[in-house]
Amino acid sequence: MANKKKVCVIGAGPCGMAALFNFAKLKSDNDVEVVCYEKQKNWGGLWNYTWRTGTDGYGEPCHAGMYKHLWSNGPKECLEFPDYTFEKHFGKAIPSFPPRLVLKDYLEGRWTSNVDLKPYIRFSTVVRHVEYNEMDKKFRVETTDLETYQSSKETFDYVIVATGIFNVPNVPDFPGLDEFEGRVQHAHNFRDAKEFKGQRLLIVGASYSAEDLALQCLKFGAKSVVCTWRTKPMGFNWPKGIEERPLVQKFEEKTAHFKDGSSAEIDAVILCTGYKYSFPFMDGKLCLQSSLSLFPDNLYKGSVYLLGGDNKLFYMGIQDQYYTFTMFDVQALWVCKYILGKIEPKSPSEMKANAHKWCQKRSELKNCHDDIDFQTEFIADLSKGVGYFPDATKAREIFHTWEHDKEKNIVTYRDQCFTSIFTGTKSPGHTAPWWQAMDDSIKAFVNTK
Ligand code: FAD
Ligand code: NA7
Repeated sequence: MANKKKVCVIGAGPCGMAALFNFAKLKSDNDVEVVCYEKQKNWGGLWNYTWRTGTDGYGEPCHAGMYKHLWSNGPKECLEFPDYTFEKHFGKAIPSFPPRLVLKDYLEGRWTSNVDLKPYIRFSTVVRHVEYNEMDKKFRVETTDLETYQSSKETFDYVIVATGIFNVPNVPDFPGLDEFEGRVQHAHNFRDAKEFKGQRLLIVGASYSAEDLALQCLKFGAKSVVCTWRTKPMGFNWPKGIEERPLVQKFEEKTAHFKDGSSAEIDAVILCTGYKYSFPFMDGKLCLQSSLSLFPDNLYKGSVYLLGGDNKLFYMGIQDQYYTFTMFDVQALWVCKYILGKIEPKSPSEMKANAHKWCQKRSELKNCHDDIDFQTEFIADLSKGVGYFPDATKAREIFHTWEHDKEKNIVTYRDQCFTSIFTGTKSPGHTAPWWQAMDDSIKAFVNTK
């Protein structure tokens, strides 16, 4: 019998769990042994809400920038698993934009439906270092058990990095911010919008976090919000209380001065300035270098790393995300089948040329609608090889409509109802519009009109 392949998965968030789920379905006990290291006590990645900021209970950097009142910012119909629908999980159709607890519950339902994935995972174990030995063509993975502080080394044939891309904040500085007389924090440390009740906020950034935190804070009682942009404003039809201004230039006591010469008195600053790709545990040339991108360089099929590890190192969930859970799932299926030898291997030059072609396409994207089409094509390309998604174009249409809904009214886009691609059921409306829905428990959300 051929030697068993040993696979290391780093991270038990939605991506790592997708890898474990697909391995559990596909492998036989004789062909592969899979070990997943997860530094938190539980699975779920950044869907694990915690009050903590800075360091976690083990003194390690806090992973998740999840906040208490987060509701999905994309329609659930675009992240629904073909084999495990929301209707199946909740026993009924539910609205299209669920709060975080509903999404986490749904994910956990899939991870426990007819599979037992916990035995694969070594919880509370952080990966400190991964290197590749050119002599025996294997990876050495060094870990620390955070309960006992025991370190160990293990050898693997394959490594899948699934540690997420939104956990190390990008924190720019601005003149006068040190002396600013109010609270300053990055979105990664934002937990509860109620803390800003009655305050005048300045939000730096013009992307998803800026958009959602501005709306949340106003919804929960902030007095006013100024969003300040560097390249271009978000340009939504904002409700009274939110406005946009060109980039803040300096702070003096409680005054923020903007590029257009205007100024505003503010009480607190939230930097919604994005995240940095960070894989400090990856040795030298194994470490993927990229900034946020729909298709980072040097990855065949967006997954196989081409600059080290002899095509046995994979990065998952490394793409900027319109699609999430289904993209991770098809990527996981592809990677599992590749490792199990069920996908025809390509030569290094073919893989390089293919990756280059995608990066070239990526460089031609002009707006969010192009981005959606591009990511749909990426998913369709992976699906083709493994027979996953029956019709990716249906999710694409939902995403285009969602973008138009946001343009029309940024406050009401979450009140729209979409139709499940897999069950054909149109989602019901929530009992209250999102702007007035203050209870984000599962019970309140599932109890529909
Ligand atoms: P993560 O969820 O980040 O999981 C990575 C895992 O790796 C974590 O469990 C972490 O503890 C572990 N890990 C990291 N380093 C190590 C190490 N060295 N050793 C061992 N373990 C390690 N997506 C949506 O679909 N809908 C939304 O509404 C939505 N909202 C979001 C809101 C915020 C604030 C952010 C930041 C992202 C949001 N996303 C949303 C996107 C999110 O990226 C995905 O939903 C998903 O969580 C990504 O899964 P992942 O497994 O790649 O990464
Ligand atoms: P993004 O999407 O990476 O956006 C970061 C924003 O921060 C973007 O508008 C940037 O402006 C802005 N930025 C970055 N650096 C600076 C500086 N130095 N000065 C001013 N503005 C800056 O991150 P998000 O957190 O919004 O979203 C990431 C994920 O988290 C997403 O999936 C969400 O669902 C949650 P730019 O446009 O580049 O000029």
